[in-house]
Amino acid sequence: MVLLLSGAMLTIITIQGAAQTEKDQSLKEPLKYYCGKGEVVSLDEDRMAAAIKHERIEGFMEAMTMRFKAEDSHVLKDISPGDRVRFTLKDTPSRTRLVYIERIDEKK
Ligand SMILES: [Cu+2]
Repeated sequence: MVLLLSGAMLTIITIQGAAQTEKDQSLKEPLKYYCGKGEVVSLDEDRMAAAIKHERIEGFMEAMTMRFKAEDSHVLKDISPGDRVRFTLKDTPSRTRLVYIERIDEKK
């Protein structure tokens, strides 16, 4: 009887787990990636964000200087203020994150 009950509990937990996954997937936000170019103005001390003077980003925003948060601590590790860069943004309705950035040598 104890074993039977345990089995029933396990089944319930498993079903709830599946329902939770489906719910999470239905909450997934639309995702877009944008590429831009610009110059790094400054970096946060923890390298989790950078202010970038960026050119117009087609379909996303006009030229401006703004701060972008990094997706994780690796993204900005090889970048310095003053670097001319090319970067990729991951954008959802709730957040925009730098997912890739590299230094480029071309002149403006
Ligand atoms: Cu901007």
